Amino acid sequence: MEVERVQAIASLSKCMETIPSEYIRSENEQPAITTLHGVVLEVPVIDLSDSSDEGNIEGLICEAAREWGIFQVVNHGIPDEVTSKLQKVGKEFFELVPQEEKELIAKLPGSGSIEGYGTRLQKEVEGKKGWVDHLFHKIWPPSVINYQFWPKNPPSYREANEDYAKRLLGVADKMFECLSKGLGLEPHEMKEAMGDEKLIYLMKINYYPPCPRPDLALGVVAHTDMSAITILVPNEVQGLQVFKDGYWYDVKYIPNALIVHIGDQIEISSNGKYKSVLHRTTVNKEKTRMSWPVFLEPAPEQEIGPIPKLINEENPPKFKTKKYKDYVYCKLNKLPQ
Ligand SMILES: O=C(O)CCC(=O)C(=O)O
Repeated sequence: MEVERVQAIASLSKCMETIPSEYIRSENEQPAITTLHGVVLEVPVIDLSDSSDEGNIEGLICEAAREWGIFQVVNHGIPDEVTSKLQKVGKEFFELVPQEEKELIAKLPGSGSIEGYGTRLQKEVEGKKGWVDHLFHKIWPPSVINYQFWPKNPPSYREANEDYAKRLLGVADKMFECLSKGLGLEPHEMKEAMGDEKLIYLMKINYYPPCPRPDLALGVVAHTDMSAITILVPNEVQGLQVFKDGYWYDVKYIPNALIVHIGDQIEISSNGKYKSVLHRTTVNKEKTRMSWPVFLEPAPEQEIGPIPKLINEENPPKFKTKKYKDYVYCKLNKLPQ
């Protein structure tokens, strides 16, 4: 079955004023109508370099996770060259590699695997589509990596992704430790609840080509992440929006910052103390937006539920305990959890 790539539709639509109807969102989703304009949301920006003030960093991270479910971190210890290389090789894969070669690592329909190059992920209401192509592949731990889904071109793709993965581990551990301590737990307990070293780091590249009608289309539709935490590198084109207090706001682009999303599994394990964030993406008329989220996901068999120490008579469990794979099945099929 041939899948129509958004990149191909975008290059055909370049000189047009319209887009195919399946990309036109309903009025309650259209960004032109539903965005609070003129306000760029300053989600908390946390400087991780201040080692003299660990307690304060921890406090800021936990407050952001409680109030917003999203924050940006700067001076996170991943050198700019490492993220620039990650971005360069990803951009080259989408823009310089011939389409036939990209299709060689396409997701196989019906395979049940999320990995590979692809276009449409979720079953959307009314058959609507997002203005975005993507590539998914696991980057950590080494035992779960399927290199057949990693581009062979550009040749430095593998090295750039492996370097980034190794650097990301430290940032992820720091996030888990802070979130754990913020609940009065031992530093290791939150990561342990997620399966510890069995956590899977799933890389996604989103490729949002220019769109003639950015007022009508969306890139990624509104959702919360199923993961524990998502750590995202964006390019410089604005596009991420967050839903807060009844409105959609643009999230400010900060060079070299990492954007941290609290996902559903942290909300569940914290028994609702931390919030997973509702977000979506818009697209741009002239420019290509790209982003590199890494979803930190429990292994499929990992059971996740409110951490027992957080539960007592005054705080009964607000969520069921279930295997991650069952949670994913219900969410993707829009079934009650
Ligand atoms: O591109 C972004 O900034 C967000 C992407 C996203 O939410 C997703 O891929 O699930």
